[in-house]
Amino acid sequence: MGQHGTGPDGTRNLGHRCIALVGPFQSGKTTLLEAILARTGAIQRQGTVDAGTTVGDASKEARHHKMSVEATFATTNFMGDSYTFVDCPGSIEFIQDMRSVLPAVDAAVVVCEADEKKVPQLQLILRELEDQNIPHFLFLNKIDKADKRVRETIKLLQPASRVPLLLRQIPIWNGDIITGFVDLALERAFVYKEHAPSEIIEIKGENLDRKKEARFTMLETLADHDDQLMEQLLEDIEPPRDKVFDDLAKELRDRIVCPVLIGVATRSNGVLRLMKALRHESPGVSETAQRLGVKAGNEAVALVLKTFHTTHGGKMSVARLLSGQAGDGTTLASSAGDAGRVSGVFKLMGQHFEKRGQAAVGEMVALGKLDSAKTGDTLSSGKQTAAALLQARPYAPVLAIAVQAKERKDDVKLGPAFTKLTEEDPSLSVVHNAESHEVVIWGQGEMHLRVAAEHLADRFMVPVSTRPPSVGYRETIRKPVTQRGRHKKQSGGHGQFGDVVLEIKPLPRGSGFKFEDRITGGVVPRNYIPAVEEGVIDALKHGPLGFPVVDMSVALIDGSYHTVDSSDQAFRTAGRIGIVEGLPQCQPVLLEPIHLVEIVCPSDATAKMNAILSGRRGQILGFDTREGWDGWDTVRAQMPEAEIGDLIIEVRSATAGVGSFVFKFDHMAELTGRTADQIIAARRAAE
Ligand SMILES: Nc1nc2c(ncn2[C@@H]2O[C@H](COP(=O)(O)OP(=O)(O)O)[C@@H](O)[C@H]2O)c(=O)[nH]1
Ligand SMILES: [Mg+2]
Repeated sequence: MGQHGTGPDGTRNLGHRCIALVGPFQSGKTTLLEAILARTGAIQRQGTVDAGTTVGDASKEARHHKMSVEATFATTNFMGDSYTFVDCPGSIEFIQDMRSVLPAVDAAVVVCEADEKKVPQLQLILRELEDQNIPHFLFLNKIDKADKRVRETIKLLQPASRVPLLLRQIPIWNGDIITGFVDLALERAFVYKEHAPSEIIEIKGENLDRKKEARFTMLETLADHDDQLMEQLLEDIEPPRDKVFDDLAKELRDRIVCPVLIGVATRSNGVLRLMKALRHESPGVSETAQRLGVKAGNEAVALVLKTFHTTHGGKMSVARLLSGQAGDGTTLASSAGDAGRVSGVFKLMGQHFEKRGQAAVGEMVALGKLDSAKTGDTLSSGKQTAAALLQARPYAPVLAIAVQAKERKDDVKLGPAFTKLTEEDPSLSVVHNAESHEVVIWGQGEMHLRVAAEHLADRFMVPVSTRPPSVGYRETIRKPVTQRGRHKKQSGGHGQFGDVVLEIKPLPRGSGFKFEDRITGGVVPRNYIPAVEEGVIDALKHGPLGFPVVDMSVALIDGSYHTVDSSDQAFRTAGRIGIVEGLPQCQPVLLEPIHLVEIVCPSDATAKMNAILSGRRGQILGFDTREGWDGWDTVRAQMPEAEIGDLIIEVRSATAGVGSFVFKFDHMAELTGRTADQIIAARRAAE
């Protein structure tokens, strides 16, 4: 069987296929996967999301939260070919999994429903597919609940897509209920059967007229990129069925249309037609390899799209073979040059990894124990390492939590656990804050971080406690003072003596700290001056309000010493005393970090964003349409770090989950009044 041969029944034989199931939260992706697996015989009975019996969402966290929190994989066979489906979570917080999976698949099925509120989410997902050049179908699900004509639904959804949505099936209505569909390319009508293949019926009466009209619309859209078809339409010539199917396949693969199929995942209606469309029209691995710039050959080239650290089987790298083959013992090197030997090849079925033989080109499998492989890596068995394929840069993080091992004895396990956590999910990052001694995990939202903490406990055996990270407050002074710092101790024989006079002065915002030596006549000997500076710097770590002191200068202007009792140590102490006694007289004031925040949101939420920003002490700088995003705005503001802490929670809830922001530090600003008093009091209480 060649990669590009023609099968016995005349269909294109493209070998093993990989398909991503994507789409807004709750649109029915996990249910559709279940229906596909049941319909193709991979499982006996179709489970349900509500009963928690599906192959997807099988992880403890997914069951617990009743939503998909990471990609799940399942391989099945259909008409002699294998298909691996990837059920990608729909929530924006877990979108990284989808973004890492997409490069490796041949096509995506976007599961959606006729819900206006979900259009921005749909747009977000379609944008990823468009940007990564992935051919995609739309599966309009839940049409058992449809309350409007499908054409109106298409109109509703069209703004989310940059390419025309091409309706290929229309429902057959019986009163208010949809009982079947007409396939516009096949020109056949079917009645739905629950959990059984639909049955062909004759198209007649009103359905015949609706079919003609809808088919003409479909052909017109196809003809926009096919002059011959356009001519046929203008001359009223009926195009041959094969030509229509060829055009459908070509325009899908050229990504100039997005074909729309309809169905009911819970009853597995429309699922067989979807499978057939995938079989006939989706590209195969050779086209996908070409899209990624991988040359066909005998050398194995595999793209890692997901990493699992399993409790029993160790590390598993889910990979798609874009060329060659890989089996137990195959040595694979990453583009960074780290090589590893495959120890076990596994078939993917939800949470189960089943040992199997060598993987062939096109297959998606888990490869065991590739210690240095990371999500997004391209692995190769060749002498030359493959160039890294395009790697979707993770979204900028929007929320952070500080974590701590619940038990001290687990402290040593935290580091390795973080490594595994961020290897599994590159949209998480871990930052050690040296100043506050906190370990902070940054991520994409509340649920994302909650699940990360759960993974630390369940997968990596480090139960953690979490709390909001501390804000980077500082303090400064508003008044100069000249202060003496004198350290004198007489204890038996050898005493200690250091004496300095410090001129303490405020500096403009952003200047940091400056130390100046203005000693004349050697009243403080040269060799002690660095010690004075050390003592001063040490004292500035903790000012009178409890925070590091910045934007000030200290000049050493006078002092005295003792030939026997003076030492570095004594002058360090003297310097510290000068600061500790001097600063409270300088009108200390709190400084808080202010960031530049840029929120993106659907335009109908812009007014709400303005209100949220003002309510959080934000200074709105302006707003604009979001470049390249129809129907979206960008709002820019300056905002205190303390208020950005949980900003994302409010932004998401005001935008049906799709709003987001990026931020970067701008400046420090004085903070006085009640808010400042509360912060200072809280700091004192914590000490
Ligand atoms: N009425 C109806 N409900 C559906 C259909 N498909 C899925 N659902 C329900 O929609 C909810 C979300 O489905 P799920 O598969 O978890 O969506 P996902 O978040 O996209 O994976 C569940 O309660 C399903 O039972 C459908 O075709 N018709
Ligand atoms: Mg799901």
